[in-house]
Amino acid sequence: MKNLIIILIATALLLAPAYALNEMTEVGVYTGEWYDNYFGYRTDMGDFDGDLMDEFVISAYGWNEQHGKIYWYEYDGDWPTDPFMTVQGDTTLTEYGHWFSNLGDVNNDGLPDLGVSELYDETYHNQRFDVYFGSNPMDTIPDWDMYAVESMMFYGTYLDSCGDVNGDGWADFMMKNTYWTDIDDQIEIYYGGEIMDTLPDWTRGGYDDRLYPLGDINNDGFDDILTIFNYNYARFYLGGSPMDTIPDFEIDNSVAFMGGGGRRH
Ligand SMILES: [Ca+2]
Ligand SMILES: [Ca+2]
Ligand SMILES: [Ca+2]
Ligand SMILES: [Ca+2]
Repeated sequence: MKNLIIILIATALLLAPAYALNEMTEVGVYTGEWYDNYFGYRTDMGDFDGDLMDEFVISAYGWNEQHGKIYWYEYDGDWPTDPFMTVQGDTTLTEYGHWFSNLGDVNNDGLPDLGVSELYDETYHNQRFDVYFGSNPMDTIPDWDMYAVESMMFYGTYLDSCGDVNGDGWADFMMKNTYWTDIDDQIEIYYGGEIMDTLPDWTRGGYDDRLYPLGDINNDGFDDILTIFNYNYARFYLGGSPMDTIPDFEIDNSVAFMGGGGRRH
């Protein structure tokens, strides 16, 4: 059974000798409901209710024959032992919450929003992607959703905020999808906005494994992203309006890129 250990990093500045010591303290242990739930496969956090303390979210995509389930925990000064709310997939094998992410504030109301995808559907076109807008209190009803198109094999195998890549003041998000009919996987960016639509605003084919927000690395007012192929080939895309699909620079055969840039929430 996979345990998820939440750790708190406390930094103590030592005056003599003149170096800093990072002390890591275990503050809680969180355990899935059953051994094959894959509890903790994905985690994320954010202050979704605006009380200045982050909630943290843990998914278990294997829960109940791959229905999938996500658990929301509210930190209120103490580390909680039980979730304050859970959301689960509708049917078997959908793997709801296989990947989810704090998308940043896609509806520009001051609170971050959480996106959750159903990875798989036996009909290959009916997977749903939900967005829960931050609110106080939070509730379990998705506020915006879209559905996969025909021939979708895996919906949202990777998903993250990408900051504001088109510089319009609304946070945008990116996801990776796998289609039966395409040679390449697709990386798609959806622009946030007052009225969000379900058509991708930026698409690029490729088998890049990981997508990372970088913030605005060239300080031009548009946030930028990094994609990584096979853990050792990095492509950097600078944001813009419009944002083109040609990498602005690439690093090949480098040391393994397992990290990424800072989160843009
Ligand atoms: Ca909060
Ligand atoms: Ca929001
Ligand atoms: Ca934007
Ligand atoms: Ca930029």
